[in-house]
Amino acid sequence: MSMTLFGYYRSSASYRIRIVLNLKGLPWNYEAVLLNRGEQQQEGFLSRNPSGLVPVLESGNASLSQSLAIAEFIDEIHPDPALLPANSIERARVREIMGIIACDVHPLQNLRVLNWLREELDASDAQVTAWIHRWISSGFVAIESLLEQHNSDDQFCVGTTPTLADALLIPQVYNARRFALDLAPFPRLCAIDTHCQSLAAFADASPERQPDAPQ
Ligand SMILES: N[C@@H](CCC(=O)N[C@@H](CS)C(=O)NCC(=O)O)C(=O)O
Repeated sequence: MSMTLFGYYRSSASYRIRIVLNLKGLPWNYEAVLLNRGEQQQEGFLSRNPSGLVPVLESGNASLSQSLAIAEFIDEIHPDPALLPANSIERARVREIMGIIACDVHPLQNLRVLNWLREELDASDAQVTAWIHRWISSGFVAIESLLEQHNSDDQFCVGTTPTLADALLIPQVYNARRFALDLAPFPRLCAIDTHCQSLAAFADASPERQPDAPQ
């Protein structure tokens, strides 16, 4: 079944799905939705996702939004290699990290939220940056502490193979660097980032390697 990902090179939620598709070794087509031009709010795209957010995955006749739902869908229909551990505690640990990133951090530094801070609350660039740092830091403090308690090898967030937790963490680290957050307090998280970036599935998914990235 052919799959098309509607995304944007710098969208970390789209980046998650690129990693998942690459880890599964699946072929996929890419359609850029240029968030910098507001294409996510145009009628053509809203008919695919009324939330006006990327990513959207088209798989056969189905059109799916929400990166976590998409990631688990891909993992279910292409079970090998599994991106959720078989062990229930480890599976919950993966979802724990996914929850911190997808629920507690990412929504607070999304484009529409930052635009609202600027346009409606008149926040300055420095205030917006402080806001972004505040929320990424508190999520990373929690993840670093979880890694310290449960992770022994600093290669992946949970266990000895890539999971959905890594597919969410690496794009969030990219975002943190993009907004110049000091990552020195998060050595374990950075070690996992370094290791994952050495793998083609992660490196090929990086924003600068996407066709809509500025050349
Ligand atoms: N919960 C959604 C979040 C999607 C999301 O926030 N996408 C961002 C890019 S990372 C977006 O499309 N932003 C456009 C906007 O804010 O207008 C998911 O996981 O798919």
